[in-house]
Amino acid sequence: KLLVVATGNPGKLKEMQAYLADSGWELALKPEDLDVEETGETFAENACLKASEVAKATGNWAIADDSGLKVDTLNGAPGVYSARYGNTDTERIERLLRELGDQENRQAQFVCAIAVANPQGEIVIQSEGICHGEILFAPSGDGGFGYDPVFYVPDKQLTFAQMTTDLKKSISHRGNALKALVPRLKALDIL
Ligand code: ITT
Repeated sequence: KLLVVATGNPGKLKEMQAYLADSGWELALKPEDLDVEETGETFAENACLKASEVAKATGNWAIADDSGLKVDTLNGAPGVYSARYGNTDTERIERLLRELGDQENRQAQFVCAIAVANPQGEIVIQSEGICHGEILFAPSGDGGFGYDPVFYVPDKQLTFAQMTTDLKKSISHRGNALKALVPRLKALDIL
């Protein structure tokens, strides 16, 4: 039971590996040169595209994550373009803070869509998770990846970047998507 994790993002990979460790599947990395163009308009569409293409190209089961940050006063931007908002995490955060300016309403949510495809490229499981928070005026904390230093969770009074990996895992969009998905992955009878 080999499952290829279809991501090129090391931060995501680390988190996905932690969630999937006791799923009963042996995890494999996607070939580095295998890149799937994200032409979808939704997180779910892009997750399905990535899982399906990587499954077909490798001849194995594959799991993909498409995720991003939706900011209320930016009408949901950067959304599915979160990765394309800049070339580095620093650039992406700078652009986000620039576009928000001194806007008082900083409500945002992280969204994560996960899809699992069989070796034929057919999608057999889909799941989605969200996490509500607020965008800070300046980064704080150095854990995690991506927009974590500016994503503040009022309930915990911490940014994602200030949380332990276990705390982020228990409340994040990715955690919520995988919480629902892992039991279904365990239950898949492929033999
Ligand atoms: P793959 O498609 O190869 O998986 P990617 O980084 O291109 O990697 P996405 O297209 O799904 O992935 O883009 C996700 C973007 O949203 C990326 O810029 C991340 O930094 C950001 N993001 C997603 N989850 C995040 C999290 O838990 N913390 C911080 N930023 C996150």
